[in-house]
Amino acid sequence: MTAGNAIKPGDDDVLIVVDVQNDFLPGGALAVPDGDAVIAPINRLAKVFRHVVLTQDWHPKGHASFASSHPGKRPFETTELPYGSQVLWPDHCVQGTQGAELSRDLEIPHAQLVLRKGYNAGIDSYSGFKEADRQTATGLEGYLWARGFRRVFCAGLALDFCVAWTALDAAAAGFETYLIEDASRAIDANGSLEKARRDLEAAGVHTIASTRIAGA
Ligand code: VGL
Ligand code: ZN
Repeated sequence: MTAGNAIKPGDDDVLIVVDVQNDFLPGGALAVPDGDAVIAPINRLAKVFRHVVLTQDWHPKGHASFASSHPGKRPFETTELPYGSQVLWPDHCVQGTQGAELSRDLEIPHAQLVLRKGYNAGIDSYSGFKEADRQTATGLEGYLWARGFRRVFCAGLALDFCVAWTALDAAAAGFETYLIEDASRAIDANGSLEKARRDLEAAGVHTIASTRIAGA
């Protein structure tokens, strides 16, 4: 069913599916509550977008965002890194591991790009566009402009971290940006979901239900 003023994805629209990887799904190292609930709506959405990009969190062993790299620290505490405050996580999405693989339940054979991020040992990257130092670019912005896209639709895991940061950076880059809520789930650690909602609203990111997308 489609609510009023449906959005019909066209050639200048791209769906970015964020971090739907085993470690963020039930049983994974950093399982997002109800994370597997995103897969069905994402598969439906992907069928109506001609252009789909996937992101993949992709950390080297001993990454600076892992609590295990900071003696005495535990997951979900924070520490100060050269670029600022960093939430510390359980080891997750280590390059080449099964936990880092994209879910096999995704049905998006036509995805055009898999963008890996978080591969610099000392810098996290929630966003698909810019690392946590807020300076190092992944190249995604240039890619999307070069492809001629105008609107960016984001969904995936986790709503309050990688999906929100990706959407915020898409908006900052000048794309008309949508976050598809029912195709995303949050970690919600220490007020992160409420903060993300505030930031998204302030940035003019449109938060929508997948029922707004024609055919999804
Ligand atoms: C993510 C925490 C650490 C995410 C990635 O995909 O939202 N969250 N790394
Ligand atoms: Zn990560």
